[in-house]
Amino acid sequence: MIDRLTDLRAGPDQDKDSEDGSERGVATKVRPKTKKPSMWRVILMNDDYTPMEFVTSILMGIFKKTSEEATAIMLSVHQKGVGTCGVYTFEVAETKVAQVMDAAKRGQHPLQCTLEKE
Ligand code: TYC
Repeated sequence: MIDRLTDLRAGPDQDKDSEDGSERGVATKVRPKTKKPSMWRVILMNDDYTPMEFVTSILMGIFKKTSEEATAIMLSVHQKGVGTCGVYTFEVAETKVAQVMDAAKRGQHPLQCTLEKE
């Protein structure tokens, strides 16, 4: 779909070609219609067994949080049961969830992580 930008022409017939084929008037720009991608929240769940240090290392390594941010998110999840690691486009969010689940599996921790549409 093509969408014409605000028409900047001064008046009627300004963009019409002359009989001799020459062109007059102000060119109007066209832009392809784009859509904002829907965003997805990556959620971390609390459990009784995953070590706190493992969770903070996940938040730093996969979600690029600082040590302070990672500790705050981890403690919030620990206290409230769930928490947000970040909000991303679908492919990025899906990849991060897979990375968390893979790391948890490798470390033999029951840590759970899911996606939620914003
Ligand atoms: N509750 C865990 C403990 O006490 C720590 C923990 C925090 C686990 C956050 C998972 O998403 C989590 N060791």
